[in-house]
Amino acid sequence: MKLVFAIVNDDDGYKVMTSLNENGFSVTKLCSTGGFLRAGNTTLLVGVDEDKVDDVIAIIKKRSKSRKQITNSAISPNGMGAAFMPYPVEVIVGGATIFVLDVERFEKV
Ligand code: 2BA
Repeated sequence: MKLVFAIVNDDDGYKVMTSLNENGFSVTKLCSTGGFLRAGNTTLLVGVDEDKVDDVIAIIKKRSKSRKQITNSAISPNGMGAAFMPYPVEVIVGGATIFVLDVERFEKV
């Protein structure tokens, strides 16, 4: 068995979860926060047999969009690190960041 961790945009979380459920996969949704943007995102956990992992990833891929987001970074105008000014940085977020882990043991009791 495998555990798929998928980090998706909050706006896509519901669609991805619904589509996974409609295709027979059980899902747990966690509210998470990205360390770089410090903005909310959604982490989905899906436990599946190994031969279904690609199906799960295909559904996540189909339902997650990538987006441009602007964040503020900081720069030292004199290059000496003395005074920092925020400046906007554009980053592309997602569609989805996916990790697939081995599950040593799975039980429902
Ligand atoms: P955040 O950490 O908020 O990152 C949002 C986006 O900012 C990233 O999109 C990437 O485009 C950019 N970014 C992140 N760290 C950066 C850095 N040190 N320098 C420049 N740009 C940076 P994604 O790569 O699509 O990641 C979306 C979210 O997925 C991340 O939100 C984070 O919550 C998670 N994530 C991505 N890679 C991860 C990893 N290796 N381990 C754990 N979580 C990860």
